[in-house]
Amino acid sequence: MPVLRVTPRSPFARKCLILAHEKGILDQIKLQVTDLYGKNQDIDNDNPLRKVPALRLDDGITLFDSPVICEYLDCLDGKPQFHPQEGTERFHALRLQALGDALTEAPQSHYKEAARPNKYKLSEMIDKYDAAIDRIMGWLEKHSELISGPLTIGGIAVTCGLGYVNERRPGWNWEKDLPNLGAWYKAIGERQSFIDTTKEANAERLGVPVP
Ligand SMILES: N[C@@H](CCC(=O)N[C@@H](CS)C(=O)NCC(=O)O)C(=O)O
Repeated sequence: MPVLRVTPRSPFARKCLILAHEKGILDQIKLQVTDLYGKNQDIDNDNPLRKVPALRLDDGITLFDSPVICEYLDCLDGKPQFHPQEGTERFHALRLQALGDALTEAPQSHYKEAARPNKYKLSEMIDKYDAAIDRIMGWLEKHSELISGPLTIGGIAVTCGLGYVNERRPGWNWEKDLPNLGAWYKAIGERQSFIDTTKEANAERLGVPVP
């Protein structure tokens, strides 16, 4: 059985979990909770990027990073549903995935910069990451026709990005200013794959405290 290295909070691991859930193959993957910063770090054995997610296959080969793992999982049953296989549809989905991943990275980078000691912290960098969040979400609002329609890996990545923005910028009521994106996100939030992969649900599944 393939082993997916995760943390309960990781939005990139969540992409893989949502996709596997949507395809009904979540029970065919073993989840291994991973210590990224503590004493029991062994992620390097599976992923030289020292990041989750990583997927260890039965033959010992590991796959990373999340776009590669998601495409692998989607192709497992020979019926990729979330990665259009050709034409403009494929590149629209992949581009949206790139955007969703960047929307996840920006609050992550903001958080890391803000956590540095005051003498090293650069407010210009914090502003830059905030501006990236605003710019990406503004673009998605303007091009909301690209996220409507059947869910693709692009939509899944955007979902994980928005979820992570909400976690890192609590109380920001962006849905009022970005109504198209807000309505889309609200509908996605009702899918079982989304509900079952929150950090709380993941912590329960993994038997670890909620981070
Ligand atoms: N591009 C990677 C990003 C993965 C990533 O940033 N994972 C985070 C957790 S959400 C991580 O492992 N961070 C550890 C670190 O940066 O030290 C992917 O798509 O899988």
